[in-house]
Amino acid sequence: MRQSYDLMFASSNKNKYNEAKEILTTFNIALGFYKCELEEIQSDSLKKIASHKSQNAFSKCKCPVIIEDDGLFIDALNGFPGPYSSYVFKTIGNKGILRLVSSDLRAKFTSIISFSDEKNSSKIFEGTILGKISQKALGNGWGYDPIFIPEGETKTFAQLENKNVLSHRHKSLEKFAKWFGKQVSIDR
Ligand code: ITT
Repeated sequence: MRQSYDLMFASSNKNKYNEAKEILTTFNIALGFYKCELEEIQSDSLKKIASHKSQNAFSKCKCPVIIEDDGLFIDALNGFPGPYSSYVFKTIGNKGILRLVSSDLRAKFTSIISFSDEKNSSKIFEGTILGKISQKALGNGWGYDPIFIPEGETKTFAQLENKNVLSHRHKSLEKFAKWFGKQVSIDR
């Protein structure tokens, strides 16, 4: 690992890294990118998937690392796609999701951050934002951003300029940053 980083973010998704980096910079944590495909176990628990993913990431990069596993949970679909969000995005995409929902648009986005290093097999931090699915895709964001409207807003994540201060990712990373800051001061 390059000395200029406090830890790495392992993922195949550069968009997730870019946002995580911007968020952790506000907590004075320098995040490097370890681009790779991670093993994802089949489970209905994001936490179990995330825990396995960060242990797999540590076995590859052999340095302190976080991974993130996200899920979009739609109330009217009993929480679908949830842990299958990545697969569902690749197969039916936002158009497919919009066809599946009609009157009840309530949804939530959850981010699980899992940290692994030589001392911690995996340490989990969770962040959730409530919201709803938009009637149509709006804005040019990545992933589900054009169809997710956070609670209290009228615009989608893709249209909002302050996504990174209110997102599910900000909530999980804020918890991680507070914990990580204490570990660093104990180690010194
Ligand atoms: P890695 O597992 O390699 O990190 P991934 O893109 O497969 O990357 P996830 O399984 O965590 O990541 O994400 C599930 C899906 O949710 C995937 O399609 C993402 O593009 C999407 N997603 C995650 N966070 C998002 C966000 O903030 N805005 C929009 N879409 C998001």
